[in-house]
Amino acid sequence: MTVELQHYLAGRWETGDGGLLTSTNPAHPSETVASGRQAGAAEVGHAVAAARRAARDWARTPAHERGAVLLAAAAVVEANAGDWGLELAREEGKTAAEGRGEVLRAAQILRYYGNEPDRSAGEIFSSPRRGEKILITRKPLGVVGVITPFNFPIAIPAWKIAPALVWGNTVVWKPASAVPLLAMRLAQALDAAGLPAGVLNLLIGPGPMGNDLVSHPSLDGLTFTGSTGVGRQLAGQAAARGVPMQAEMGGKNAAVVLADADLELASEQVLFGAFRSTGQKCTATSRLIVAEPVADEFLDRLRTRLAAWTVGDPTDPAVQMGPVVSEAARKSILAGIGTSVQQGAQVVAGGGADGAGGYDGGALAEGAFVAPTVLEVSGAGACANPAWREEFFGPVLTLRRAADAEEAFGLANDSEFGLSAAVFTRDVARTLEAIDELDVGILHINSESAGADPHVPFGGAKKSGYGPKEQGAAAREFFTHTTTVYLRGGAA
Ligand code: UN1
Repeated sequence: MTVELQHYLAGRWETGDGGLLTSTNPAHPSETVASGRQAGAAEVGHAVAAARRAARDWARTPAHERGAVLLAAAAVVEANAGDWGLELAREEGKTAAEGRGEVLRAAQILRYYGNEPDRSAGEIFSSPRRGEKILITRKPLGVVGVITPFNFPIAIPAWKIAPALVWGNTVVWKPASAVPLLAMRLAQALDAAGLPAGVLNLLIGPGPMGNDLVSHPSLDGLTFTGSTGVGRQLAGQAAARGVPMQAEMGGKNAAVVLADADLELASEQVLFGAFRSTGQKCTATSRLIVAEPVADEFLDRLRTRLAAWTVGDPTDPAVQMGPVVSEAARKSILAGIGTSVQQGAQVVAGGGADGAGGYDGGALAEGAFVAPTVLEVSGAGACANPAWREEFFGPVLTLRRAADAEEAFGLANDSEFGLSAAVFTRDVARTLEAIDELDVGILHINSESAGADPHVPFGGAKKSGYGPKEQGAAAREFFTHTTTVYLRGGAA
């Protein structure tokens, strides 16, 4: 069944006045999931104006009332987890189980921020002067632009929109055009929960609409998750206009398996980190560094686990890995594998029917399927190989062998990105070294490189992030500004 695509503007569901947009099922590209007219250029202005009109009342609404809307929306999202999880699988390509998990995660995030008003809203300092206190209060930025990627079509929007709203901002949201249905679902939940008109505006439109949004003179902040190229471009525009921006961009996350690691655990977690959601997470494991003495045994275990995985239609409960999001993504990932192999990478596991990530013939040839693939790079060209350097954003894991922990940590840091890493070891001294040495925003010891809880900061080091981090108390830093109040009694 095809859903009619609609925009949520000033509290109303409307048809856009731009060109036709269709989202399709990447497992069966002839199947349409949602279809309708995109937002036109003028609608960005309408949405920002609606958000501006709603801003003052919303900022004055007691925080607990704002939170109550998020809590009510969490209940709606949770009640629909099964259906929306299935829609997510059809629109994005992750398995229905992962889709349902993501929808439940969105509910958990809405609930976390729904309870934010019960947490501290500022600070109080002593004053060096008699009869005075110094307070730091928090105020919303105003109208915030939210630009979200295809790969977590409901959880990432929830973790940006929920803190924006609870801290009293109003929002204009542009989701990735590959996943408009899931965006509509989140907006429907907030609408059903009683969000006042104009507080959230959803515009489904093409990429360049993000530029229109950031260059709108009335925008007070922008939060973005997506590719490094787009993020840097938007950051340039935001900086030129003095608009605060928060950007979560690429990753080339390493899993380091040291010689003393529990290889059973490590091989399971590396499999999950690299191939769940078809590797389409900015936190996915895409580099694997294994201590030489255990490398062959580790690879054997990984191959055995991979062999037990079924690739196919993500709505089939027997399937562990679905397609990538689109044919264009499939082509680009296969081209990346091809160039890497030409430059000396070896296919050591997986690789599909043609040994290089593709599927020849059969049901899988019809959809945007890429086989889970493990490449190995070694020798002089290893550091320059695209499979080692570039984010493919698909199910491709690149192995290097390291003599010892020191070399392994050095290799893990050999990237312009620094989002997350995983280290597998039972040695406390090595763990402490990893915590000190690895240049990443998120470090997992003995668990996969992906995954994030809503109450702690999320974001990367180096080129992975720009501006304040997301989630937990870090979200408050971005979505508010402070007023420092020198407070004295009125008497002389
Ligand atoms: C996760 O690791 O579960 O775009 C979340 C991304 C990240 C979110 C990762 N911003 O993949």
